[in-house]
Amino acid sequence: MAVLVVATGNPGKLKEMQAHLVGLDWELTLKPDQLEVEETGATFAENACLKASQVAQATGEWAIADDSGLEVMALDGAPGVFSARYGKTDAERIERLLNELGNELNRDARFVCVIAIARPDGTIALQAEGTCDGRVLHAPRGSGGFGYDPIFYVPEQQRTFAELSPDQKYAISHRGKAFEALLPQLRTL
Ligand code: ITT
Repeated sequence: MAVLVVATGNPGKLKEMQAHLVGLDWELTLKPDQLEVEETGATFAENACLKASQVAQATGEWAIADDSGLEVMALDGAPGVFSARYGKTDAERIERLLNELGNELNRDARFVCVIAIARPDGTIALQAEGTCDGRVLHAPRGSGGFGYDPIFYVPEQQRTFAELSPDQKYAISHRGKAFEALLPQLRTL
């Protein structure tokens, strides 16, 4: 069974990635803690490929990386690729975003996720993207998930991501959709 290194340092994301990869013919291992990749790309796709490629080369194994974030329309797509760098903690990031949005009426937003898989030599074997549309609430709601989940409201569900069960979130999230597109290809590798 080939090894697949999950190239993330974000525990919330890791949990979701592992759940999506259950039952596949890959032995999942974690990225070594000290191995950090600088996200110098301008797009989610560039950063996902950078992370997968550098972790694959450093470990000599196949690697999978996720680059994701929240794009808020009234903020011209911010925080976007800077979602993780918007503050030091999830609470600070949420507070900053709510402050910047203020009483803006247009609260439309979308989560974007790009997943990339690199071969042991660092070349990219697969890439897939998923998005999920929603709205930014004025205050957090719910305690599940991670990151911006408590302020991301999905009208079809009448709930925030943080109010959904893990299975409900996987079924509709940006990450769930990216994995849905990726898994058939991953099975053929
Ligand atoms: P790695 O690069 O180590 O994977 P990271 O947290 O730095 O971890 P990103 O650069 O891809 O990852 O930043 C993604 C940020 O976007 C993440 O820190 C969250 O704040 C947010 N985010 C992504 N997916 C999310 C989700 O499903 N729910 C809530 N917030 C999410």
